[in-house]
Amino acid sequence: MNLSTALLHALKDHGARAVFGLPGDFVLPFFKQLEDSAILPLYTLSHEPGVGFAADASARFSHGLGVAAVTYGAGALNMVNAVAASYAEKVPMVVISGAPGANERRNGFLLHHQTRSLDSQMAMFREITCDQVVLDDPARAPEQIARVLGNCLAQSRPVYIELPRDMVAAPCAPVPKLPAPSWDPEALQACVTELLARLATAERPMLLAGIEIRRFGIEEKVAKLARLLHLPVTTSIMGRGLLANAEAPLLGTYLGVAGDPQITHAVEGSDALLMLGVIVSDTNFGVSEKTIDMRKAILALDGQVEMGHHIYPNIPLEALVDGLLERGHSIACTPPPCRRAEYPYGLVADSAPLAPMDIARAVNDLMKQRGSFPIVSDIGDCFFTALDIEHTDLLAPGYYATMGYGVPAGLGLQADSGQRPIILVGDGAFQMTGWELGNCQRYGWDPIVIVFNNCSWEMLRTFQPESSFNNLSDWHFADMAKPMGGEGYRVSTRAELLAALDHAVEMRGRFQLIEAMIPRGVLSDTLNRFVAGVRRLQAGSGA
Ligand code: TPP
Repeated sequence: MNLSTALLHALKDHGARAVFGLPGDFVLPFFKQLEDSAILPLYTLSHEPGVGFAADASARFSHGLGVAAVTYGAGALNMVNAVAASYAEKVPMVVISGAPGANERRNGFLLHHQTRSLDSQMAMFREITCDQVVLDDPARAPEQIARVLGNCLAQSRPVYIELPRDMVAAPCAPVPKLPAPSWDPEALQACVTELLARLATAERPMLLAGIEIRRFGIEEKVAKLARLLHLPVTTSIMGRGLLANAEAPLLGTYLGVAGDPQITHAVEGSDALLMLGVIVSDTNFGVSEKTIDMRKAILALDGQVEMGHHIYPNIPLEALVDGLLERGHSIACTPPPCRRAEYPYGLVADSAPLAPMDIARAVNDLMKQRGSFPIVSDIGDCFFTALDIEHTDLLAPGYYATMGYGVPAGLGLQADSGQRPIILVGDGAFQMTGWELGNCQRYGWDPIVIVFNNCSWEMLRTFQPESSFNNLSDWHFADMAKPMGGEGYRVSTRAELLAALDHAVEMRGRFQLIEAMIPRGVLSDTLNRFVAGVRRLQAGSGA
């Protein structure tokens, strides 16, 4: 075994199923090892942001480990935004970067792709990864790789592995798998006792599910807990899509001012809001008209539990849920006066011009007839439209909110899981990374891509309507699909949208691109509510 194969076996043992990459000279020898060993399949894409987003999606979808392999400098630094997104949204992704070898470090020249010093790249990645290592000593490598991968999974954050190119084939022992971090059982029991007591004395307890429950693979357990405690459940915006396949008493998604008023009222009015794995971000909570009283909330996140003024450190989320399942009992609470969220169905096939809600309706109708598809969304009105699609798996950078995620993430999802996604993306975001679709033909991927083409950065226009720089040209994306190995349809009416979607679903083996022409200024209902709510909040705060 050499250092590369030891690393690849370790990645596989820790849950990786694929490597996404783009080579360069500093990483070519590692790519050769990757291809020759066939320990993990390698999928190359066209631009490093796409590589990062695809690896992120493969980890998000199936709570495995995402892996992105790139070259030093120009490659790795091109991926900073994608890795930052994974860091912010707690995605366990391994960045493997090639690097100069020991002799090159000593030769006195500035090396190509170098920025300030040869270690500048590592310093930059230190800010957006939870652990880092340079594998320059094959004797220590097994224990270092084990530590870094262990932290990646335990903290559910990206890590950085730098592999000097002269180390790639160095003999190396296999990588051990470290035991999961331990916790103090007495502290856990004290935490469970206090938490159950708080829920039992509350009048309106409620469970808010966040993305950590997917990252740590405990959706089934959380659903069981909700049933056991008789707690109504909502998800945060970022947690949208969670529990889609679990049997939980799910009311819908908490969207503050932009959402179903009954759900908003129930969450904001809860006197014991149990937040499991919820990132306390502005997208999750900033759109609240009535600030949630965090002193009454219980927050389990980042391996600790906060209740009022008590903090229990070192309580992993799964251990907490297991503890609650062991000792929990039905809590006689008054259920909040709300029904499950309802989604729009029944698109009429007429010649009316398209609106984003028509796309939600068409996808809902499709899923009713054909079963569910995972949805991958970019940032823009397509994301708000996705919130009107029935509860199914949804991947989207809902908090970090980077554009360019949708298409490459959809490819990562299909590569990793074999499932066919529906990708929702605005024309602005498609201009960034839509071209990655050209790689589908090499791998047989066939996502259905719906481009919301309003020839505009429309979300920005909603906040600053007077600016003409938000106007984009009409790129005619559908015409570009064929030379890229796919099929494209440009649709402007509801009847055309339905026909194109029906056709796209039937066609397997090549990507299907539906370019939905939407007039500027026509928004989804959720974005309309969001914008109106934000304006109200700003007016209220005098901003
Ligand atoms: N650059 C990145 C990488 N991410 C961002 N979120 C932004 C810039 C700022 N931004 C947020 S929404 C938006 C921009 C530029 C416009 C999105 O346009 P489009 O994809 O066409 O979707 P639409 O708003 O029209 O629905």
